[in-house]
Amino acid sequence: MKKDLNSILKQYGMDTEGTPFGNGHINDTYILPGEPRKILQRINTSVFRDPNAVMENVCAVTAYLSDIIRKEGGDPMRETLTVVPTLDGRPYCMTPEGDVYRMYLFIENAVSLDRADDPETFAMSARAFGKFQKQLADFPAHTLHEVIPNFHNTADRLRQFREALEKDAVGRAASVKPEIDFVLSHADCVSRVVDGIADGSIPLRVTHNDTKLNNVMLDEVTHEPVCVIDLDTVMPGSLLYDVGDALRFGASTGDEDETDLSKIEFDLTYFEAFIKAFLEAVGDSITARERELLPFSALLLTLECGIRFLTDYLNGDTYFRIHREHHNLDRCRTQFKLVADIEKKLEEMDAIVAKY
Ligand code: ADP
Ligand code: GN1
Ligand code: MG
Repeated sequence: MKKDLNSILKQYGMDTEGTPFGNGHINDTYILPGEPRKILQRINTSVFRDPNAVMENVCAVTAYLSDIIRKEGGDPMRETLTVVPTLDGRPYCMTPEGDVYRMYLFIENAVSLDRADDPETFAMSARAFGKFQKQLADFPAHTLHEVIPNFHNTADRLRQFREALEKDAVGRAASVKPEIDFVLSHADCVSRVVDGIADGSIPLRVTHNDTKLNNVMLDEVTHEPVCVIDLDTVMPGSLLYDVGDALRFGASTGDEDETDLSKIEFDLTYFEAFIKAFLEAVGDSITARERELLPFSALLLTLECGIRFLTDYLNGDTYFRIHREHHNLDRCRTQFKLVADIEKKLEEMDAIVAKY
């Protein structure tokens, strides 16, 4: 791996060593020393089949955001990702084996959190993602590649799950009967948002689509939002995807892979803090139907993510990076525990949304 990095770094005119960094499930991330420091990432090409399309999206979006940030008097080098080009001016490079790497400036004096210690900190991520969506409201959506088709099409995720179950490639299906039943008993709600997009009752917007708390950098002292990162999945989508996915991760009382399920609940204080801050950040652009579906979005995206973890478990852990044998199953179980808890709290969540 080190030898590999050396040949990559040569293409950037750099001679240094990378240290593995961060807790992402998809790409291999390294931090590089220097002034300024850099982030080097191997793009996971089994997830992102067309890395050139990914980088075209990332370059277009970051250039657009830079412009807006500059006009607003901000610092584009800190408030959005900056792609560092190779010596010959390309936004990414390749190894002879076909691995694809790209480099970003490291966002200094900022933290990426796996857990918000208080609702106020979680609300900062809502401000960041809300502002991000607002800044991209007029971005020409048709110019973006759909880098992972049907990424948040929950109905299609259910189809992929059924396929994995049918194949049972590694013989795990018999051991996860309760989880399989949980999915099948929730099959009726998976189409609600995709159907709404198809019939025009839910607007298609340019969305981030991977709004985990650790995909936003917060000021290390004040926790004010600094920069939204992990832009690989920026694509046309629904505002509900960004809200639901952020809530699934950030409003849980436990880690995504917690094995003690008694620690996992959906925290309404965090929900309220997020909703209030997100609605303030997006302003009037949200439609009545989107507002109405905010509580449901948390349920849907949590269910979807649980289905994805379970599908990957059935497939033999080929998609998400795992650190222990049943990691994807543990992750799936926290998601389903959250779904069950959200179901009980939907009315209270409606009442909270009505307050803002
Ligand atoms: P993945 O798709 O694997 O989640 P990310 O782009 O989210 O990859 O990067 C993984 C982690 O690396 C992030 O959660 C964050 O902690 C860190 N990171 C990524 N880019 C930067 C950056 N430009 N500055 C500082 N930290 C970064
Ligand atoms: C992945 O890349 P990362 O770790 O930020 C995944 C998300 C999931 C998330 C679950 C491209 O996010 O969709 O919600 O794991 N990203 C991709 O933690 O599949
Ligand atoms: Mg990430």
